[in-house]
Amino acid sequence: MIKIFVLIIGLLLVGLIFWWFFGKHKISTGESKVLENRQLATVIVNGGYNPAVLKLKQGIPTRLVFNRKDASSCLEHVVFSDFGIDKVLPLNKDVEISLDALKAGEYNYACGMNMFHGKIIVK
Ligand SMILES: [Cu+2]
Repeated sequence: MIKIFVLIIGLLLVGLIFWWFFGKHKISTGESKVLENRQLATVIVNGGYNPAVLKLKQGIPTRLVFNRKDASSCLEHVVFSDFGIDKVLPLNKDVEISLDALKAGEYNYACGMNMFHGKIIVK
């Protein structure tokens, strides 16, 4: 009886590992809200960035708001190397990042240790 139990647990673990490495993890995407020639978007930081891919409009001033819900110090900084921005994100506080009118393209950002990644797509 114990053997069957152990076998089932083992199979479940193998299944979980397969799912983790080979399963299709959905990447969250989001868009900015455009109001009168400005746009606003919020990114929630919790075990990564949500939305992980953010779509913005080109050529209008942008306000990004980051709110960190994750206590891990790993996500304490958010770094936009393309713009030379490195911001500290206090827990549960809105941190605003203002960006000038962006050019079309893809911009990556990451945590301070470059472990978690997010992306902005400007069109
Ligand atoms: Cu990190």
